[in-house]
Amino acid sequence: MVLLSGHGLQVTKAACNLPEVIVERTQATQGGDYLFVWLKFGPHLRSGTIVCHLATNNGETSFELPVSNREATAQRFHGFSSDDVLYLIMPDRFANGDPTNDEPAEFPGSHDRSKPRSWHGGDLRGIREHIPYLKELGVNTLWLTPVVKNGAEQDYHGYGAVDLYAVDPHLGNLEEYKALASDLRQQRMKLFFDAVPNHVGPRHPWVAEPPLPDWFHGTARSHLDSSSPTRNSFYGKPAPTGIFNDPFGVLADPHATAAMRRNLTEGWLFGILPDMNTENPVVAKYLIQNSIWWVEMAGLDGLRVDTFPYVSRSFWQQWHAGLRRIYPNLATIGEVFSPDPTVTSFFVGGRKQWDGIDSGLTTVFDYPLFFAIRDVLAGGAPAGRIANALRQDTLYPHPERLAPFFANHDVPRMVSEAGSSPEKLLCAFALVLTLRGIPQLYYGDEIAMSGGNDPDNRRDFPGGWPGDAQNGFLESGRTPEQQKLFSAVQRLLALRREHAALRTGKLFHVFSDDDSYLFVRQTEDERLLVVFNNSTKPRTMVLPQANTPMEDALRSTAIYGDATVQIIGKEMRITAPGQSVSILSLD
Ligand SMILES: [Ca+2]
Ligand SMILES: [Ca+2]
Repeated sequence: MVLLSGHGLQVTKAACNLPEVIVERTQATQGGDYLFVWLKFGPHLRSGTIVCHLATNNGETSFELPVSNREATAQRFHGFSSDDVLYLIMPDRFANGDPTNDEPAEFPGSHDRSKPRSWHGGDLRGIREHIPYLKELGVNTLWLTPVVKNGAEQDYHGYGAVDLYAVDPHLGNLEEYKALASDLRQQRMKLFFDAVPNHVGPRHPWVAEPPLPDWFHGTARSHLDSSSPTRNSFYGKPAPTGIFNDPFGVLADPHATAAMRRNLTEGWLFGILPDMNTENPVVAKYLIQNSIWWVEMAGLDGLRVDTFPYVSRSFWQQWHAGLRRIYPNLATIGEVFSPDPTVTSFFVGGRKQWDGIDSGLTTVFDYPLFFAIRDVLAGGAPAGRIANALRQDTLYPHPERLAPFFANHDVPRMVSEAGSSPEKLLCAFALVLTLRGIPQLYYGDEIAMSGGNDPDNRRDFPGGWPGDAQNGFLESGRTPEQQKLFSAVQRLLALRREHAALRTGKLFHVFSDDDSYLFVRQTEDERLLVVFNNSTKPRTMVLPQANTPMEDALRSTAIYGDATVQIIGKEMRITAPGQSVSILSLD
C-alpha cells in the first residue's frame, strides 16, 4: 500500500510500467489530496524503479517507487538474549560528528546548546565515531531514541514525528543511519529502533489534513486526553511511587469497562500527541509497513516499543504478526511504565490473555524492578524489595528476557536522586548487571552524569562536542572519581561476558532482609554468589549451606568487590563492606 499526497488525485486509471507490478485498487480521499494505491508484486520483480502512471479526468501524472532485492540477511534481524547489554542513547545529546547539520535550513532557530529543550547538535555520525568507546565500555546493543524526522524546536527527543519515512536532518540522513547499522554489525554489535506507532507529532501534516477522516482517534479540535479517568484510588491504594505513571491496571483488568480503558488507548498523550487510529485497517497497514521498512532498511535486530499500553492489543497482535512473518527472531521490548508486575507482565506476548489476544511482544523493560532498585538504594526501602520484585517472575513466560535497568531518559539520573551517592550508583550498576535478564544502561551513567527530571536528565555527554571543557570519552578526560566508576562498570561488563552464570544462570535467593540481599547465579559449571549490602556499615551474615545452591562449596574466590567468605562446617560466614556489591565464585 502506497500513500500519495497531492491535488486532484481522483484517478480513473492507474498502471505501472512493469508486468510484475499490478495495481490492485486505488482510493482517493480528502477531495483528491491523498491517494492510496494497493500494489501487488510478482515473484520475478527485480531491483529498479517502478514508474506508475495515474490518469484523472483533468490530466495525468506519475510516481516512481524504487524497489530493491533484499540484502543478505546474515547478521541481521537476530533479536537479543541475555548475552547482550542494551545502551540507550539520545542521539541529539551524545556526540556531534557533523556540525554542518546542527541547524538544518528548514528549521531556523532550532539549535541552541544553552537551552535544555532545544536541539544540541548530536547526530548519528557522532555515535558512529564513538563505537570504539562503546566497545571499550563493553556494551553491544544500541537503543537510540527515535531518529525519525521531528524538527520542531523542542522535539530533539524524537517522539513528535512529522515524517515516518525520513531521518531527522539534525541527526543525519537515511544513508548515515544505514552506515551506523553497518558499522555496528561489523563490530558484532546490534541496533534497536525506537518505534512509536501510538502517535505522531502535533506538526505532522496529517494533523491539519488526515488521509482518512478517522486516521486519528479524534481530531486536533476534539479528542480525548490520555489521562485515565480511574486513578490509583480505584483499586484502594495510593500511588506507590513519586514518579508519574498512568494507572494501566484497568487495561489488564478483566472486569474493567470500555469507558475505563478508552482514554488510555484512544486519548492524545499529554493531551497533545495525535493518537493513531490503529483500529482502522488502513492505518494499521501503514504502521506495520513502516516498521518493516525500517527493520529491512537498516537490518535491525529489534525494536523498542514506545507507550505500549496506549495502543490497542489487537493492533499489537497484527503488528507483530506482520513483522514476524518476515523476521521470526526480531526482538520487541515494550515500555510499560508501571511498578506493578501484574500489569507489566500482562502485556508480554507468548500466550493469550483473558481477551483472547497474544500481543506478540517479546518482553518488557523491568519497571517493577527499576522502582524497587531506586526505592532500596535512594529511598532507604528494605533491600528485600528486590527479592519481592523477583519473586513475581512467575507472572512472565520468559523472565530471563526481562530488561532490568536503573535509569532511562524519562527519570532523574540515579546519582542525582535525593538519598543517592556515587557508591549507590555503582551498586545499581552491579545489581542490574548480575540479576537475571538483558540489562539496559543509560548513556553517561558510567561517568556519573548528573541531572534531575526531564530534560535535565538528558545533558550532553561531555567531550561529544568540539571545544568541550571535559572529555568523558577518554580516560585522560575523566576525573579520578569518574575513572573509578567507569573502570568498575567496565569490569562488571567484562565479568558478564566471561561468566555464563551471570548471563544465563538460574537465580536463587539465599538471604534477604532490610539491609542486604544475597543471591546465587548457577549453571552446571559454575556458582556465583552476589552479595549486596545496602547498609552504610559492614556486616557479617552466617548462612547454612544445606539445601541451597551453596551446598558442598568448600571455598570461595572473590571476582569482584571486597566481601569475604569463610566456610566453617556447613556454614558460610560472609562479611560485606558497607554500601557494596561483591561477586564470589564458589567451588
Ligand atoms: Ca550535528
Ligand atoms: Ca493510542
